Amino acid sequence: MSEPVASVALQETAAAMVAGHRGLLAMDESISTCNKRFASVGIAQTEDMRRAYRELLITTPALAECINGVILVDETLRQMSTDGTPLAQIARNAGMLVGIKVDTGAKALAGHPGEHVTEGLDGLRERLQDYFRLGARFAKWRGVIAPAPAGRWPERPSSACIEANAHALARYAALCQEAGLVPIIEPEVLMDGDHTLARCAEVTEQVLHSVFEQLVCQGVMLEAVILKPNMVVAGLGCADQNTAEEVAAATVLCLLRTVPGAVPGIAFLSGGQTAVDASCRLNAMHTMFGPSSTAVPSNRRHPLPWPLSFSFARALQHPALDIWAGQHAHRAEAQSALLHRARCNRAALQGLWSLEIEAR
Ligand code: 5MM
Repeated sequence: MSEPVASVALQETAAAMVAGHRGLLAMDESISTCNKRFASVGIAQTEDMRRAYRELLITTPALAECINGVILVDETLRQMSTDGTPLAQIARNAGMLVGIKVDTGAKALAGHPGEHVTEGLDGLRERLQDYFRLGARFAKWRGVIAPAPAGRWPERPSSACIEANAHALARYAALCQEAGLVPIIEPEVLMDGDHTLARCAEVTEQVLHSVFEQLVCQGVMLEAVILKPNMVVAGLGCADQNTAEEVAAATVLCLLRTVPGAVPGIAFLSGGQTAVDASCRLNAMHTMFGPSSTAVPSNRRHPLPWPLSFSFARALQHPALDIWAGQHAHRAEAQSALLHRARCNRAALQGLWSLEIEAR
């Protein structure tokens, strides 16, 4: 029996999002986050500056060599470039898919101080239909999980927080597929804190188990989702930091234990890592576990069932934002910085990244 046309289209979109050793550019900062980033480099926090910045990113020459799709926010999806072309149209004309962040943010979880649950399900069905009409073909929802070291009281994350976020992600995903959009499932275990890499691995594994259980429970087609997880890393405040190889090994093991092979792709968030660390760790995953790896003994090597890619925001954008600083005259240089980061990450997806490439 042949598959319904809608399922085939969703699967094709999902495959296209991670194809060709390319990744996604997350430029879906909410207005408040974007303003915060602008404030940190002295840029005026206005709608027109956000529009100008997003236009700069989307019109970067040759970006589509490395980027399959861009994740926008509602404001950007409705904005026009200086010459009156919709920004989303510019992305599509350049060969990039358009995605849209549809959650309305992480809100305090009642009864669990310090923990959050992401909201945005009310009215989502109608919003998704509108986004599809505006040309979006995938969507994104981020759940936020804050880990504390094992043994600290109260236990963080709580099972209430993990389950509430996993449930919301699954309901969002089912609505996306119904509307013809591929859902990016982003359960982020934060890097803030002093937890170890082992603790991050434990929590990430717990979170991903819960997410996939909920996806199955809500009848989500796993062949048409993209997972956007954190890499398994020690908290930024942990005295014991790890090598790129240790991060790569822990991350891949965690994913092998939790993510079904039916999932067409995994695209990491950068989460506050430096741009170079994010590329270096992504590269290590490919040199250690990619098809031509010799680092892992053949009897212990798992062929990865899904492509590993990137869906970075800060690790792609930050050098460009710093250079641009709101100055039209810095536009071309900022675009070169963005393209450079995109190329470094594309090299990482082939295990070809090096400090030499980084320095070019
Ligand atoms: C974790 O944040 C996502 C990936 O960005 P990084 O690579 O910088 O970690 C990012 O897409 C995030 O979800 C958006 O910037 C939206 O964030 P807010 O908090 O503004 O909704």
